[in-house]
Amino acid sequence: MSFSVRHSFRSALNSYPLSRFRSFEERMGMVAFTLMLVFALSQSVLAHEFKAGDLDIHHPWSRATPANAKVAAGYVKLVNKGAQADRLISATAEIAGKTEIHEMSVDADGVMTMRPLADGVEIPAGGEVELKPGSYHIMFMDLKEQPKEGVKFKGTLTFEKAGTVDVEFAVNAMATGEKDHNSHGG
Ligand SMILES: [Cu+2]
Repeated sequence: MSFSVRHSFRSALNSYPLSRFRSFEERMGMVAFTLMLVFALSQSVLAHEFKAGDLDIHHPWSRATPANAKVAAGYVKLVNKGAQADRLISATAEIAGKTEIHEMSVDADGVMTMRPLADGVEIPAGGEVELKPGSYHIMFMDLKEQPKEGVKFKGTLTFEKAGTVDVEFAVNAMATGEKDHNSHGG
C-alpha cells in the first residue's frame, strides 16, 4: 500500500522532470510561481495570532506615526470561545510610557471624541470584539519611540479572567487622508 503510493508519487515526479522547464518563459513562470508562494506564506505570517485561555487574539496591529507624534493606537480582534464573558482591562507596549483603552465615538454634532474606558472592553461569551480605527482602540501614550512600518513591537494584553499575555503589534503604514486620532492626547 505505502509502496504503491510512494511509487505513484515518484512516477508522477518522473513524468514531470525539472529539465522540462527549458525555455526562458517557463523558468520565469516557475520564478513567478515561487514568489507568489513566498508572498502567500509571508501574508499568513503577518496575520499573527496569540492565545490566552479561551481567547484567540487575532493580529494585534498599529500604525506608523509622524516623527513628532506623542500617541499611537493599537488594534486587535478578540474572539472568546469560552462560556464566560471576559474583559480586556489593560495593555502595555514597549514603545509607550503609558497605555489606556479608549472608545472613539461621534456625537450628534459629528464631533469625534475619545474616552478612556476604566472597565476596559467586554468580550462576550462565545462572541468577539474588534478594536479598530473609529472604534475601540488601545492608546499608546508618552511614546518613547515611534512605531515603524514593518517593525513589530512587543506588548502585553491583560484580561480579567484569562490573565496577561505577551503579544507583538505589527505596524502598518501611516494613515493617509483618513480621520485618525494621532492629534489627540498630545
Ligand atoms: Cu485614543
